[in-house]
Amino acid sequence: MQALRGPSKYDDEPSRHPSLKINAKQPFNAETPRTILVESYVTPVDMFYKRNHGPIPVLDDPQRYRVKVGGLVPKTLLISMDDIRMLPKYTVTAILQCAGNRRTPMSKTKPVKGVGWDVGALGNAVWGGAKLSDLLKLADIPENTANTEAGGKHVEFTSVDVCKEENGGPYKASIPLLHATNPKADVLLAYEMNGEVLNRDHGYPLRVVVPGIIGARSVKWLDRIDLIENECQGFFMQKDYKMFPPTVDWHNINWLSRRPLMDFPIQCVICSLEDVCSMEWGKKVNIHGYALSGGGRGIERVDVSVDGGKTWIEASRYQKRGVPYVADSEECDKWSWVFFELQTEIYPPTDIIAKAVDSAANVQPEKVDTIWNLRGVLNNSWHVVHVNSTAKAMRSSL
Ligand SMILES: Nc1nc2c(c(=O)[nH]1)N[C@H]1C(S)=C(S)[C@@H](COP(=O)(O)O)O[C@H]1N2
Ligand SMILES: [Mo]
Repeated sequence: MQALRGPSKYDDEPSRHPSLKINAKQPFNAETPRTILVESYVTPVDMFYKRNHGPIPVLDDPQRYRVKVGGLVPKTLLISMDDIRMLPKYTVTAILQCAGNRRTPMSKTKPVKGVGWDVGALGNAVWGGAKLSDLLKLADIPENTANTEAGGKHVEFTSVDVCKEENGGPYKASIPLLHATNPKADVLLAYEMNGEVLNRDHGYPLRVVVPGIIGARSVKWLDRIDLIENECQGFFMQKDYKMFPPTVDWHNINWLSRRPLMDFPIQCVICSLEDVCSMEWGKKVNIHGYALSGGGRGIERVDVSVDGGKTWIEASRYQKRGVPYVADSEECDKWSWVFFELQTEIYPPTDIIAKAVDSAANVQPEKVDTIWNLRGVLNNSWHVVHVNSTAKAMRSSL
């Protein structure tokens, strides 16, 4: 069978919601405005951020669509959508978050290379599909396998899209085999998003969803799954999506010195306010935002300060309104975000700050400059909102 290939031009792009904030047109990259993020626990598909590295493939003949499972597998497979649907179906509520979320604020310290993103390069969706661990069983790889007899240690996902970073080749990424074959890791081959057929922007007909790990590993428009010895050598694993210390810049970078990013770190963002705003003295405001951590770790606490960090108040947390949230309990969605909320009076000029703690006691760094990196990834510094006095407030304080 001939390898499937996506288009190399942008003349057959799907239509998109006009409220998305477009950061790049070709390839199409757009994020959810911050106030919309906290309107619903499950992000509507049309408002979900879209992150692409090439034109959107057209795979409009699901009857002919096949995924090849090969490489260092005991048994190779050619899988149709019907075969995928025959496997037990799971629905997993999980966040996808781009490692570049909050890149634009990081670039204010010092320029970084990459598409600019504010705080909306993430979303929470109910993904429906088969577990990768079940599919790999069909290839004679049992659950919780670290390596196959032939030496396979990583599972590589290859797409059909055309990316300039890959010199016109497809997007690809890999995860360790042990992660892929762990049924508890919930790695999905998803064909549904929020109960609907996955749409083209999000990977129709089939994508990978790796919960708790940066979005870059959740490959869309899947073409092949290969067992390989070393991690994927593609651009997005080796020359991108790695984190370097602030001392490394383009003149002294050694890409080989770092491993590809996987889990995303503890993160929280205030969504109900812009980063700079004006308020009247003593105004009561709702401080409402999201918190999340990687690797399935829950949110232990969200601290909010309305006096620039002198004192802190613990915000309330919830996933479903009215249901108390307990980090890492059976009742919570372990791969999803947690909303936090606090109503309090604000006395400008001041800074409102939010910072979260996850269930492994990981905390966010205070200053963005201490984690600045040349690609602008994983900005999880304290989220600060600067509040100025309104003209009215200024007058009354004279
Ligand atoms: N085939 C393919 N898969 C891909 C990408 C891509 O460009 N091509 N982008 C990745 C990145 S960097 C992210 S953050 C997520 C975004 O998924 P979404 O567009 O469904 O939100 O998809 C990942 N999977
Ligand atoms: Mo991403």
